[in-house]
Amino acid sequence: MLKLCGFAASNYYNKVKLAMLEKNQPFEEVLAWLGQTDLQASPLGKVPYIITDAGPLCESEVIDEYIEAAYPGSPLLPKDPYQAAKVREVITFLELYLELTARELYPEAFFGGKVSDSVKERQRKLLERYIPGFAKLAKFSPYIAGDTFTLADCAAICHLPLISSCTKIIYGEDLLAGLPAKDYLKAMAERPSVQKVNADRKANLEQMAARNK
Ligand SMILES: N[C@@H](CCC(=O)N[C@@H](CS)C(=O)NCC(=O)O)C(=O)O
Repeated sequence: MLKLCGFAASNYYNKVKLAMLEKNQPFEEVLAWLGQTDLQASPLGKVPYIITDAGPLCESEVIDEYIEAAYPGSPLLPKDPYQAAKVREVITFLELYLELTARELYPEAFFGGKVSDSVKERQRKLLERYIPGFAKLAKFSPYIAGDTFTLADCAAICHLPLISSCTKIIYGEDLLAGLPAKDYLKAMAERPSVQKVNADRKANLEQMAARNK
């Protein structure tokens, strides 16, 4: 059986978990905190990674694409190559421009650290450029890439709340407020898969807090 390794507070871990749940693909979760990961499977020590019968695999997007190709049931990418590329385009924008830019702020927003004013200013300028670009591609109609639930939703459901709350904490305003992200996330939260991911995330955050005491 596929093993999903990492911890359920991680947005990238949950993106893969959501794809597996949506595809009804059986998998086993293996708890690996940062610093306890298998460096053969994930050379940079990042989560998630998976263990398949063929071997290990890391990087959430690579993993999602593998699952999609290996288990074609309940597809999460359109058959049409152009439409599939449009879904991947949304994911790339969301991760490369929004999530990774906001991530520079996470140490202060979520982990009790400090981020310098110059970094805050630099990241804000980038986000103010990237978010309108993302808004042009994202559809929210009702799914992030159009009328079908896709891998882009697996990513958006896990990344958008973090970007919102991080910018709220650091800048005192939600830089995603101009997008219909709240309504979208509320609608997505009705899916049993999302409810499971959210419940497990909460429990894992508590476990993490207890470990850090
Ligand atoms: N590009 C990676 C990002 C994964 C990632 O950054 N995971 C975080 C947890 S949410 C992590 O492992 N951070 C530890 C580190 O970067 O050393 C992916 O898509 O899997």
